[in-house]
Amino acid sequence: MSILDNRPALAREVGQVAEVAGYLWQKGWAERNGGNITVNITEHVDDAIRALPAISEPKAIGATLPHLKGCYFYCKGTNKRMRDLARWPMENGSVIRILDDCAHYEIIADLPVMPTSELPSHLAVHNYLISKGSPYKASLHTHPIELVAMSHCKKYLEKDVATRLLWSMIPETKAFCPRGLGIIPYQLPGSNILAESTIKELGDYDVTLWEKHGVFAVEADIMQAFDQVDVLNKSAQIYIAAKNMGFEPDGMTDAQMHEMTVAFKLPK
Ligand code: 2HA
Ligand code: ZN
Repeated sequence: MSILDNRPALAREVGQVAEVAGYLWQKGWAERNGGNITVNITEHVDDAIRALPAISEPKAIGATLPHLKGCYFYCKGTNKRMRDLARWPMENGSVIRILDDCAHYEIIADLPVMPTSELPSHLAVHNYLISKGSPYKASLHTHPIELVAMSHCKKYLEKDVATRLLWSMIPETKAFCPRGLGIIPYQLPGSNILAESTIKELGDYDVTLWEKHGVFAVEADIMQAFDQVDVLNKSAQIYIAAKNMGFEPDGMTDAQMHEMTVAFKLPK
């Protein structure tokens, strides 16, 4: 018995997480237990799910997140591998319920798999998204090789320098990532300050680059969050390929960028 049985919409949502987890592994972005995914699945929750008993003790989130009252999340499990989650999503992740005090959660299905070590930052981000009335339900943290490599160089960490460079590598990048790439200076993984600085940048960006660590992206669903990171990292690969051929790529000109921004009705 699984919570996904006879719930096609919920099964599709979790199936999409499994599909993305497979891509993360294939791309080399998810070594060992690297990366994490959470999805707000509250819209798929019915009375039978609400009545499910807890299969764990109540656990402290570490913060009070008032907008998460009554919310349910699918979460990757701590220390679980993306490549395993790709095949067995309900053995390498679990569904949690936020308790009415908005400061504790409990696991309800399918197995008592403890959620990701980054749960406090993921939940703080979901709390922020709901408070803004955002339609975004999915958050993704992963270690894309070329973007992380770029984050080791100070000049790419200046505001919007990497964004402009990546947009100029191929027209689609700005079209599909119109809000660009926010930069978060290095902070300890799992720390509150990392969560807080990420939330601050998510006001202006859908994808943020954690210096010398990875990216954190939010979107309506997990496939779109993956797409945004994939498009940005593809541009980074083109840039690096040109550098490896021994030249600095010209990039699209300002006039070409402007023409495209107008034609695709993108924000400036
Ligand atoms: O969950 O990537 O930053 C493993 C990580 C933490
Ligand atoms: Zn990480």
